[in-house]
Amino acid sequence: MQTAVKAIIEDVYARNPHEPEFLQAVQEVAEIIIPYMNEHPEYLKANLFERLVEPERMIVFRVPWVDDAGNFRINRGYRVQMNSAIGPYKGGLRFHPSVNPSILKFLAFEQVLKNSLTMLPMGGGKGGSDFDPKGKSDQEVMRFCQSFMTELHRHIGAETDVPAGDIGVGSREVGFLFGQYKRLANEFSGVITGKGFAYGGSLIRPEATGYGLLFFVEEMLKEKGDSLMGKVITVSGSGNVAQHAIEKAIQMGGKPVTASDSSGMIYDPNGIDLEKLAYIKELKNTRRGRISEYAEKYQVEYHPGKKPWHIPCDIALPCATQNELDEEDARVLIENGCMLVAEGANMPTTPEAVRRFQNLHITYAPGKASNAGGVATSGLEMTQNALHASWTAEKVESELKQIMQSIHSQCKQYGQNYNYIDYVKGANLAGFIRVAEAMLAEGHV
Ligand code: NDP
Ligand code: 2IT
Repeated sequence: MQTAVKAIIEDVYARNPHEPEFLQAVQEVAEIIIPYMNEHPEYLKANLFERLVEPERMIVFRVPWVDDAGNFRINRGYRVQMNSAIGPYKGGLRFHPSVNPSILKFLAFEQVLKNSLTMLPMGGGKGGSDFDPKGKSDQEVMRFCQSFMTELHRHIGAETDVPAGDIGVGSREVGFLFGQYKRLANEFSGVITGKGFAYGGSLIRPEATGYGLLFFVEEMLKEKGDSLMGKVITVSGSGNVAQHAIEKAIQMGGKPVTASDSSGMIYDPNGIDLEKLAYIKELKNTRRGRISEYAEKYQVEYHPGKKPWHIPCDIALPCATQNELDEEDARVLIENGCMLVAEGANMPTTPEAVRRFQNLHITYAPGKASNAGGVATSGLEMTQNALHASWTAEKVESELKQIMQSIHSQCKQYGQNYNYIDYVKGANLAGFIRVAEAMLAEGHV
């Protein structure tokens, strides 16, 4: 069995050199899926794994734009259309200087299995650019988004490929991207999700990833006969996912004590309450400032260059970026009594850290399960757009909660071990099987 995993993985390594994030994501999935495939010869015969790791299509393009000083600028744009077996490609766009094919392929690959777990008809994709929105004026961001969409528009569509936000792409960017698509295609459609409510967006989509994460954590705790009440929670990041994870954690009786950005972290031992969260939202979404300002305003500790994992907590929620929680962080978290880790970000925990959590049976959920609420609600936005309807916040939130509960049940069904749930195994197997069945049925495409 191990030989088969090794051979297939070696081939993926050989075909994708210099793509460490993509190989990291594939390795984790391969260790679960290939032994399962060995018991299902029809999957092996169809070379399903080899097909799963090969994007159906990758688009790379030049994005020319002009900055406020009149300089000609060039960035690189991408869309990875990974797998359309169960629906149109679906996944976010990331604008960050680190964006490259490895990062987008890892994200697109994770997206395929995540979208499958939602049980909604969405394939997997991801895109973005090495453009850095930080420090750019609104006009510069608009010109960039218009240029980016001028090329991307010919590759996407409400029934073809439906982008959304991710790091560096929030409501401002989605608005500009949608506006340009509409103009080029002469069509008002659900081509992108995360839209403003005024022009076809779904209520609760902005909140959905963070809220969904907490609904998932609630299920994980229920499984242990426990609840969020009184739990001390460390959160990394201070963007879309972190803000709404903090919000729902407070609503459920938890006590979030940290937030961070790429410059450092704040520690508020009294807990971030709704009023302080409103300050973070204004700071990050409107003024686009640094989290250090929170420490000045509320007279709490600021640790430049640090992540929150040295702060004692019951629950850790990494909500910033990939590989932000390493083995040493895991060791310190465990030493300080952390009992549960759930990923709001995509692949924030390094494989060594995951192993450490799993060896000690620290309850750990991978992002493809615990952060699927965002894309699930994007799916609900697509449904509302197709119906030309707009659902209430209560309806969307209740659907989101049910989807997170269903994802938890699937993890349990496929990951239940003697006395604990292996969420990595459960999420990967459940996500894979649906895609695999569709790929088999659709033939060798
Ligand atoms: P935002 O851009 O809104 O926020 C990102 C946050 O993470 C910021 O606080 C940012 O700090 C920090 N961050 C980004 N890159 C780094 C880095 N290299 N090192 C340290 N901190 C960093 O993005 P989101 O909140 O939307 O996304 C956060 C994570 O959640 C990502 O992994 C994304 O893929 C994942 N995700 C997002 C979903 C969504 O619906 N938005 C859905 C599912 C997963 P700074 O401002 O200093 O850069
Ligand atoms: O990683 C993710 O799931 C997202 N960034 C959300 C994708 C989406 O299409 O809503």
